[in-house]
Amino acid sequence: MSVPVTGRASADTGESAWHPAWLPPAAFRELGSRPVLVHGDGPLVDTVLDEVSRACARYGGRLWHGPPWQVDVDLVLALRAAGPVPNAAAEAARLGATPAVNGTGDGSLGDEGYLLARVSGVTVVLADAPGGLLYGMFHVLRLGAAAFDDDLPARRHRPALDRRMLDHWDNVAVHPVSGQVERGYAGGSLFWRDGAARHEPARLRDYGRLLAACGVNAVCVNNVNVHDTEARLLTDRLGDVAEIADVLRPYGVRVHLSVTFAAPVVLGGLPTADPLDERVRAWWAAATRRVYQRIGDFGGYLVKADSEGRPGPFAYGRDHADGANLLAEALAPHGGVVHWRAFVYDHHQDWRDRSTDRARAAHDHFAPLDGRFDDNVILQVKFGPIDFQAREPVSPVLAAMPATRVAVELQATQEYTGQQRHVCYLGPWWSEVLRFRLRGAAGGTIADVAAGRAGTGGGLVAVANVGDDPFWTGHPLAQANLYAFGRLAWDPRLDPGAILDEWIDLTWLPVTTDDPEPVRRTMHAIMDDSWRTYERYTAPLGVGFMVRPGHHYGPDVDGYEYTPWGTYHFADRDGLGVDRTRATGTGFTGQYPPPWSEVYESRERCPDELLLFFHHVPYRHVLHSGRTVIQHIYDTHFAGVEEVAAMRERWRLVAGAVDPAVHDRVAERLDEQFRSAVEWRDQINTYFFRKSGVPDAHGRRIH
Ligand code: GCV
Repeated sequence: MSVPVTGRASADTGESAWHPAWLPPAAFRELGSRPVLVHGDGPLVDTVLDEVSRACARYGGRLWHGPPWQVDVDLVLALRAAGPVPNAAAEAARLGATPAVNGTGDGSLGDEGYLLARVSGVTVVLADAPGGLLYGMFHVLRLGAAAFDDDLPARRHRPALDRRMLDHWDNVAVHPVSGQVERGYAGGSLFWRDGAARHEPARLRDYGRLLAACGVNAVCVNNVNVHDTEARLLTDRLGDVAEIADVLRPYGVRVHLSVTFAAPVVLGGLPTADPLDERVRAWWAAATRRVYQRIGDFGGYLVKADSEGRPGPFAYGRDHADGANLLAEALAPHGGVVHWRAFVYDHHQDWRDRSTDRARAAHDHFAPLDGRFDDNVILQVKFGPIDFQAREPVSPVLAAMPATRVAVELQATQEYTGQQRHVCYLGPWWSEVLRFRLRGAAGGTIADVAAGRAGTGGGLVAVANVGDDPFWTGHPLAQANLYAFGRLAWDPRLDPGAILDEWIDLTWLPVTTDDPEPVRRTMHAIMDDSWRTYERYTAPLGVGFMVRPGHHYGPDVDGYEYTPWGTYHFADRDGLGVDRTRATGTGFTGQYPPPWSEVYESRERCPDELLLFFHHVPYRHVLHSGRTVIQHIYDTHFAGVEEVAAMRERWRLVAGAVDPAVHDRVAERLDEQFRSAVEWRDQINTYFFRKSGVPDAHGRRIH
């Protein structure tokens, strides 16, 4: 039967109030202009059918779903178990009779994997589960015309990480300090507005498509800081969560919920939330049962406990294994998991006390607990020991928990990387983190930790950077971070530069010419190194946190220096940096396994970019680069501003070649980035010139 076409006005007509991001209608041109066979049934197959039928309606192709069918289709998307397909080449592939297909290992595809080939003029996507078909279809879109050119050798594609999740720091009620979205730079929340659910399924559905198209399969719908209104999402406001789950489910995205550890008290009226109290356990079991009655495929809970004022097990003299296992026990009968955050530190530190070190906190708390967490606890660890800075070492906790499922947490929302007013493509930074080997060359990577053994790992999580902004991310180019997160979570070995090009090609089709090359080249040149540019004009050599307190935008070298937050640079007239050595400092280097415990301990061996994170050094200390620390500060800050100026020039050159609304938005943000970079340069250079008294070797103007 050929399937009747159903359309959704928003994405089909391009008339929606929001940008299509990486799924503009034109991305479907190649697929939609051909005869296509979709073979199989199930809810996610329905999604594939819907996508293909709308594409065919737009571009003149034809969709077949079951017999009688056309034999000469160009594309077959089939569940292997759905039975024979008409096209001989596709059928041979389905039966594994194609030699190339036979060469693809054990052949198992799992719930999300697929096999993609082009044999004898037909492109074939085979999967064992509907999710695989959906991801396979998006792969065909990424390939564009190349999906239908020459033969493609059969390749099995399975995600390296089973869990690929976005955490929204969205509040239901507008919080007096953090607003609708904590650390949100993309307008309001997609889910909530002014204390209530938005009930806007069209936008949410498009969000689900975007997520599936880059590989994300889970979202947590509310902020880890759970306030009064948000606490009730677990109970009387559960219907709102169920509604979101219903909209995202067709794109293979499961919903999770942040809960407060104090829920038995604030919602249940119990006198305690003690994890070992029977009444508390019974309360969580009953509340969780009700969640699963409403949302059968609910993912689980996310908890921030004993952190920045949130309640937690410490109040009852219990540890974090007791706390996490309490929720794990409630979720286990339903197949749910608890993501338990390791972001636990003292935010009432005495800045005078140089022995207390915030960087040590997560390891101090959690390393002794390895082996005590239930199987469905995932310890969610920020990638670095402090807090999502533009440069930090990788957290030693990631090497300390071999008997625990661990998720690595990244921050797509650009709290410390320009707040979506600055271009800062984070793919290269995340890739560096994921490829890092905590035990040296012979050991596994951070991605391996997230993958766990045989897929049991906690996966990769990012704090989301989207909102109700028409471009989804405030800065249109920040979409690339969301896209890159999904793609790296699917395959951490992907090259971030190639991901960037993929995103550009899928998203920014030129408006006045058929030649995509100038726009592609310009965007690539602006974005590819933009994280390093950002690093150059902000806090130097890994020292971090020279931002304005509270909102964290713009420079303020001493903004946090005499505060309780544990984020100091210790600059004086002789030098700067934090001594975290075992020999003379806080001993943080001892939390790393070799070789890094030795490399970071040594001033001589420590990589330049992390020197000030680990050592307090004189301004005239000579880096591996051959420059002194102070000259490095001056040089990088001048260079960073020049690079932003060049970005701005490049963007001017593509005026007219991209949608004017996009061009204006990016141009306006680049102006602000330039202004801000100049401010950073001048404050940092002036501060260190005045502290050190060392002039710039090149005699440039410092104030
Ligand atoms: C959601 C930092 C941010 C907070 C955030 C916290 C966290 O401290 O500034 O806004 O709270 O990290 O990750 O829990």
